[in-house]
Amino acid sequence: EYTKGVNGLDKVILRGLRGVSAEMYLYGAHVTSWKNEHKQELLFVSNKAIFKPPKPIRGGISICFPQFDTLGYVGAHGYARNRVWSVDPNPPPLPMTSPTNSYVDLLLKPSEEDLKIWPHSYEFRLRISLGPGGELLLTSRVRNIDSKPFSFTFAYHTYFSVSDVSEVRVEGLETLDYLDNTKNRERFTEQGDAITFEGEVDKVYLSTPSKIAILDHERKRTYVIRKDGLLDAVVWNPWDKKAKALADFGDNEYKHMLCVEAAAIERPITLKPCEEWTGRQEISTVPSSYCSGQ
Ligand code: TA6
Repeated sequence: EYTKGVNGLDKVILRGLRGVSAEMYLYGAHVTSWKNEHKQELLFVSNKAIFKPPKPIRGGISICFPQFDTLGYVGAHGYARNRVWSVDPNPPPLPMTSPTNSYVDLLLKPSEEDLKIWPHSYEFRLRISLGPGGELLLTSRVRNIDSKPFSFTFAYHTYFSVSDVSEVRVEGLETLDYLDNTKNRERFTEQGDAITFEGEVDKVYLSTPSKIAILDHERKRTYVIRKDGLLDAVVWNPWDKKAKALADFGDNEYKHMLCVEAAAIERPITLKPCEEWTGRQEISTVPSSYCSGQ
């Protein structure tokens, strides 16, 4: 279903089984909503988000490509999140995709201007689909259509909606090495139990398991993130001070969001001419009691 979103920007709505839905803007191929069968919003989008190019939308799921963060010359998180993508009217059946009810393929190719920013030709196909259990699956395929190899870093910058970040735990990253972005990307090893939050966190966990969980006891909900082709995982919450410095983010909104992002950062993806890379992120929810065995 095609419609107009904030400021008349083009938006696609996917409808899955039992009233599950997802919404995405062609601007940035940016997912801004994912609702469960009770019509509860599962993603966080800031009340102060600016839906106006070239400002990326604050919240939802941003595509960070061809660069994560400021790890290169392209500009923070690359430029894919502030380009208008197109819809493939005849999407090919993609292998490895679980059976889905509802999907859309969004496409991005570099313009002449883009080639000045990052001089490599590619085709980027992002399939967004809702699975039979209401899960949201993002499958990125990047094909090198250039005559030379190129390398890139990548992230699905995903803002989950949580009741209170201080009460939330993340499981699946304990004992792993991470780069701490609040400490000049110095490398540390995570100690102890599940990760909890009592201040700013901006970490890139390296070579993580393919399954990570966010446990939100207050809402009796667990988010499960599954990833494939993306070795790393970013965990981010700006906390109060950084939140105040972000113009498009409410001062207290940090309490109700947590970014956990499937990413390829430490080892960039390299593609030879004609090669293609696939990176998937699947997010789903289960009742907390199911996961924690309570
Ligand atoms: O993914 C974490 C991060 O790279 C943080 O360092 C923080 O800056 C955040 O992304 C948001 O970046 P943005 O450019 O959207 O303000």
